[in-house]
Amino acid sequence: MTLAEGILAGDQRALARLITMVENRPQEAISDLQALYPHTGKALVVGITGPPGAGKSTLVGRLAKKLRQLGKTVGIIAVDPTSPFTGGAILGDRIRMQELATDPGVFIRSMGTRGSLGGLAKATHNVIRILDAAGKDYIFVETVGVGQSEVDIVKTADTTLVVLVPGLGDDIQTIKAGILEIADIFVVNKADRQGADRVVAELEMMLDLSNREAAWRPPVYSTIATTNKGIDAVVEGIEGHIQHLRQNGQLEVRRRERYRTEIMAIVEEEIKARLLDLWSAGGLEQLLEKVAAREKDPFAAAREILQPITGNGKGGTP
Ligand SMILES: Nc1nc2c(ncn2[C@@H]2O[C@H](COP(=O)(O)OP(=O)(O)OP(=O)(O)O)[C@@H](O)[C@H]2O)c(=O)[nH]1
Ligand SMILES: [Mg+2]
Repeated sequence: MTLAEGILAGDQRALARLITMVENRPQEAISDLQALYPHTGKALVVGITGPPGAGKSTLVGRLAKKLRQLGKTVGIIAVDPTSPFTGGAILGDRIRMQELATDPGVFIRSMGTRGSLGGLAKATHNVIRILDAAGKDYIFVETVGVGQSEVDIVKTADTTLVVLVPGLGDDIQTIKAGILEIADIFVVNKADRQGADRVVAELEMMLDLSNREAAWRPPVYSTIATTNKGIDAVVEGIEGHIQHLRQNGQLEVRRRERYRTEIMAIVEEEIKARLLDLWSAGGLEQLLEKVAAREKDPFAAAREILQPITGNGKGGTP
């Protein structure tokens, strides 16, 4: 039985093994990912991002628990671009949700960088696919921070929650413009701390002033994740946003945009790999000689290499 078949049959070990393969030897995972693809597209992907220690994991644990009560299955991926660690155990501790770890309806996994950040984003994307094929209704992707790499990871989500807390110093000023743009929902966690109301008010004011897509104004919720306060409203907010995306066709539009990005990335990667093969196999030495001897210019040489793709040797459409 292949790993893909095992996963479709509900085998948790096959699931864990394919995820590990995606992280460590992605090339070997391709055929299983291909076999799983027709079974994907049903899960709703929720991205959670925000500053370190904001309570993202605690919040995800609470949201997952609520969704389990509603009969939904949940996958949780915690991505930490600053950590080389990967696996289940670390997150098991960090997520502070021991009951969830033993619930077969919940699959928890943490991922570190290992190689490049780009590699991490891609691996995360493929892990989402695997959990989707495995039948998880909701998949949460937690990322630390507010940088570009997190934004890239979060872009794979249907709905993005940005978690903030009181006492971030300059509060709202610390939110980068990119984060404001990607937020579909704001959660001000640690509402038991002083200043939470002010963060909510500042966010609302910022939303009043912003000229983002008028069709959806990100709601702002305040929560105390540690005591489960405000969690139900956030779950409703997530469902509300998904419903909004469905109603105006945006869910499909967003996903198509992602397929496009993904296909382009794969093409780029394959071309690069083949080109490197060509160079190292010595297949381009003659061309190189001609360029060196001024018999051919680099543009013409590049077009010649690309000819099998472009067809006419002049670039543009075949
Ligand atoms: N007072 C208070 N503490 C909270 C709340 N939510 C979480 N915490 C605490 O904040 C700390 C960090 O919580 P995590 O859930 O690990 O936060 P995180 O954002 O996932 O942290 P990183 O993944 O390390 O960035 C823990 O000690 C939590 O118990 C809250 O609503 N109020
Ligand atoms: Mg965390």
